[in-house]
Amino acid sequence: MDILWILWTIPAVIAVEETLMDSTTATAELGWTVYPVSGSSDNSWEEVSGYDENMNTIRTYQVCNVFDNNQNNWVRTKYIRRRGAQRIHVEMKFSVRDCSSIPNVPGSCKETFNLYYYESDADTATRTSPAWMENPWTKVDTIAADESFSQVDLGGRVMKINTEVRSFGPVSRNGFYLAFQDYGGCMSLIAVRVFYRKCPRIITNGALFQETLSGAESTSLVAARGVCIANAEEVDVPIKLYCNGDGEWMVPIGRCMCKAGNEAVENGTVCRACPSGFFKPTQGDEACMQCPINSRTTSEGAINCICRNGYYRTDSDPLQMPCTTVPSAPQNVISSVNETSVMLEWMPPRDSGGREDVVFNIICKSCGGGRGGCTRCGDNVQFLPRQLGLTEPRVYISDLLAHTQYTFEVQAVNGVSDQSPYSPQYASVNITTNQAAPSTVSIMHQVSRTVDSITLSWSQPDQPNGVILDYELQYYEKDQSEYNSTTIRSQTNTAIIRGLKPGSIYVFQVRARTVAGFGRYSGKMYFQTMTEEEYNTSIQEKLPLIIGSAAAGLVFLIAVVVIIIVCNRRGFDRADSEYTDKLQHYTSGHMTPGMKIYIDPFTYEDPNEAVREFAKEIDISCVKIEQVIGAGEFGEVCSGNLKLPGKREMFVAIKTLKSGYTEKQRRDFLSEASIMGQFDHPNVIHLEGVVTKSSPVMIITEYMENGSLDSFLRQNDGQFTVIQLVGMLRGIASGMKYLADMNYVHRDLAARNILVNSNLVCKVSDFGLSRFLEDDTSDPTYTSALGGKIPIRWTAPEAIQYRKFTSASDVWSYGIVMWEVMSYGERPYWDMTNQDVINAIEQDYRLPPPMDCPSALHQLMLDCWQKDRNNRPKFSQIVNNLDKMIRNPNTLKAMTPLSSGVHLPLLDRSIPDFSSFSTVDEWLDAIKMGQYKDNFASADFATFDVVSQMTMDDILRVGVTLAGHQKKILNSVQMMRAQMNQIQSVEV
Ligand code: ACK
Repeated sequence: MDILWILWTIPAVIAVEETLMDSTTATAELGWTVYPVSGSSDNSWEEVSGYDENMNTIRTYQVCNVFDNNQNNWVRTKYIRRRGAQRIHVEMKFSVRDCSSIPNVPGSCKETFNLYYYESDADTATRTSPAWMENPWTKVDTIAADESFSQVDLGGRVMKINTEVRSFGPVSRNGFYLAFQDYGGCMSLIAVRVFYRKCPRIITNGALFQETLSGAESTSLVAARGVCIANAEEVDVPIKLYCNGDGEWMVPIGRCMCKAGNEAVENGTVCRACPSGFFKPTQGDEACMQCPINSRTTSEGAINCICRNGYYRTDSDPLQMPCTTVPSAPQNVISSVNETSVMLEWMPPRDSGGREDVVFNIICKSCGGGRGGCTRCGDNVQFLPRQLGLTEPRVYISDLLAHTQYTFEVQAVNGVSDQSPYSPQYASVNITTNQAAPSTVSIMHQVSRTVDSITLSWSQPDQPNGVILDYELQYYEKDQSEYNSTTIRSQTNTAIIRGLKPGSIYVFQVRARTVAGFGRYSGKMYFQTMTEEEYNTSIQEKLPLIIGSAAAGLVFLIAVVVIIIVCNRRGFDRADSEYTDKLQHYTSGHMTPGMKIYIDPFTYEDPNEAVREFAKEIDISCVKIEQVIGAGEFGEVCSGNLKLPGKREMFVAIKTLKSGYTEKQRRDFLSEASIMGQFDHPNVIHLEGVVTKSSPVMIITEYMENGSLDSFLRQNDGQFTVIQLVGMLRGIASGMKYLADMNYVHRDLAARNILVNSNLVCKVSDFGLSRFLEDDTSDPTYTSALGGKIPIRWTAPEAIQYRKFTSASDVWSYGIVMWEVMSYGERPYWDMTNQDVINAIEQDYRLPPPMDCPSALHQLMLDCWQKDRNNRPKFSQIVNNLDKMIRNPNTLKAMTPLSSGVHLPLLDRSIPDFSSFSTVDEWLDAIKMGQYKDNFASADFATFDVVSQMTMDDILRVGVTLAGHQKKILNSVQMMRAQMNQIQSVEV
């Protein structure tokens, strides 16, 4: 592994010299040992007093035997203690007489001397020992003078003092002696200082290094570990310095730095806490910084400064930045209204709060309604460029209601607004929109035609801008001038135009009218009346059918109606007289004017046209099928993903049309999309689009995680609260109200056709018509009847008997769905045959309340099952009724007593009669609680006598933990007890 050694600088510090001996400090004789000792004073070194260059008295050794040959004069210091040093330095001050300046001097004259040392653990030297020779002595060096002296002046000799330093090591004994050997020179040893070197205690790079002795060799490096000073932390480890032979620190490695909240002072030797009002956010060499504006510290050593009250910082604001506050309100909002749009412009706030990220939000409140209150505008109001986060001080608001008062609040917000406990400051402006005519009608289509009439229907304008009072239709023959046009008025978005010429093309335009006047005419649309031949052919085609299927009298008449319905469904030509009650509704005039209506795709000459009009074509490359989740009537149902350009990927359900289909099957399959595509309601399954341009043909809808309601409830038996169940029912009723308002009759409302998403939202689905057709024999739920197949158990009697399918018959089916929901997916009328069901209903028997069903809900079911369809509630009333129950849950507390059934033959079936079973196990199976057989047996609840006495505690004790199951068993036990009592009283 690579280690990055970081070298830092170290301040120049003077090496410490520890003196072991200094001849100049001697106050008395040095008393060193001299060899040889005998003879005249000329013979060897002689201790002489003298003066140094500062005229201090010093003790020196001199020798000057230049005229005698073979000189070998030694002087040895006293014993010098080593004191831990490994390398010894000797500084010598001396003067040497220049040989050439001495007259008649022999050639043996020397200008050098030798330095020796001898190690010893104790001061054991004598006059003779160690012997005066190299080995035992160790020679350090021969010392020569840099300058010798030669002149003599009046005052005496001019001394030239040389200073030489030599060192030796390693030394290891307790001490040593030094010796100076003269071999024929004239010199004076003025001062000798013996010392060793140390690297001093030092603080450098944020770390403290203790005093360290230098190594034994001049080149050796002694490593020393540093310790971070107080309030500093290591940055790079290890923290080291090396002490060299000269007592100098070198090669610094690693370092410490002052912690956050502390700064380096006193040349980096101290880390001091930042004083109050200053902060330092990170570890490092930087100095503490002064708190930015609007912030303060609470103590010394701060790593940041906290904002003063009312001032804030965002997560991304640097700590050095001043704390900021919310902006003041925008200024001078001006508005310019244009019909149902308004342009708002304003000046930026006077105080931006110290920030540059001020943006604007628009709050739109509509204050119409005359009751003084204002409500938030709906989603349909458009804001350009957008409603929130406007960077420019203007916005264009459109699609407002005509002639309505609005208040717009222009809020100024910045990056810290959401930290303030107060709502943003705003400036508001009130405006009133102008009256505006409705926008144009964009879609018109032919519902039917005869030789002299055309029935047209059209969509409501996208922006009605008020209540549509009526529509005006203008038309003229294509070949005639526009000036000859005729106009007619219609209160609904349908009109029958009569008195036309056969086989002629007419030009039609329609416009809507509100109190603000007429909107613009739609584009011109062309429709043609039937020719006489076309009309005759259509009548001839129908005659054999009518005659062939008719029996006589009334039966004949009924059959005509039925055949006409079937013909309609199968795409025969359409003349006015062929229209069912659906068409009569269009023109009956009891719709709200301007209300959108459902258009039966089979009223299109070409049903593919309906698909194009109501369903968006999706490119197959946007669809990713993941897995098959079920089987539909026309092919597999899959789940998958849909990624439309510019939209988020979404999970979808995909119905496919299996290969090998006929053109008719394709049309029937896609008719569901043409129907679904006309709806837009949170409780009606939403169509995303269709794939028709590639194979397989697909219908793509939103994905409903919990699948069909009936199986979902069966899987979660007893798991929901009554309020949750009522919530589901309310959703279904709301979806059905929407469909009924659109004049759509579902004909197959049943729990199996409701889908449930992950939020328990129920949506009405299954708008396919094909299962009613005779040629589909696969599903026994749909029983063949004259003129199509019918789901008997869900269908109102008048629809079974004479095909009177209306929203009121959907209400009957809704009552059955209520019963399915409250019984967690039980089959309506259990295992009764269809004929028994028809008979029972005819004799006024109705389904009893499911177990734990509040009486209010059962009463609502009974209302839906009124024989006279006019007495049944409308879906709007059902929604209101359920809303009331949700608001007042107390109304859901009352339960119908089990024994109070008016219609006992049906009631008895809701909880099976125990007496028809021979064992408790069989009875448990019958109440669908078979999973607890073992629990009952091992707790000795094995006979009806014991079971009939069970209490809730007993049920808990046998191990039934789910609340729904506990209730089911308790109710069945109570029923058993009631039935036992009945039997007893009969016996009595
Ligand atoms: O009860 P399920 O799981 O829910 O089984 C049926 C199956 O496909 C055949 O109709 C399921 N299904 C149909 N439409 C959807 C959808 N939009 N989301 C989720 N599942 C669906 C239905």
